[in-house]
Amino acid sequence: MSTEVQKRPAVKPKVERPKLHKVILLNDDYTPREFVVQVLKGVFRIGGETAYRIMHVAHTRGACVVSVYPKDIAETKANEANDMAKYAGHPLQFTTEPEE
Ligand code: TYC
Repeated sequence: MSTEVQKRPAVKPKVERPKLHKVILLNDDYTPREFVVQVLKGVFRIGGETAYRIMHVAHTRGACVVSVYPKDIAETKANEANDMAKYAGHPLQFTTEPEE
């Protein structure tokens, strides 16, 4: 009796990891700083000090990466944050883009 050994293919097919997407906070001249911090804490589950720092970077430099997520989660969170701003009557905006 012979045992057949199934050979593995020499080259494993490469499976690309899906790209993560950045959520970016954009500065504007009107949204109150406290509101920005509140949205960061509520939607992105970021602690108070970090939320304040992210808000401040966006305020001084024009934009700041909030976090990275799989595409659908990044888009859902950005939409949720944009909806909160719209509902409150603030021009605050979050965008998403794929990581390099
Ligand atoms: N620039 C706003 C102000 O002076 C505050 C602010 C900070 C708004 C960060 C948006 O992403 C932002 N009231």
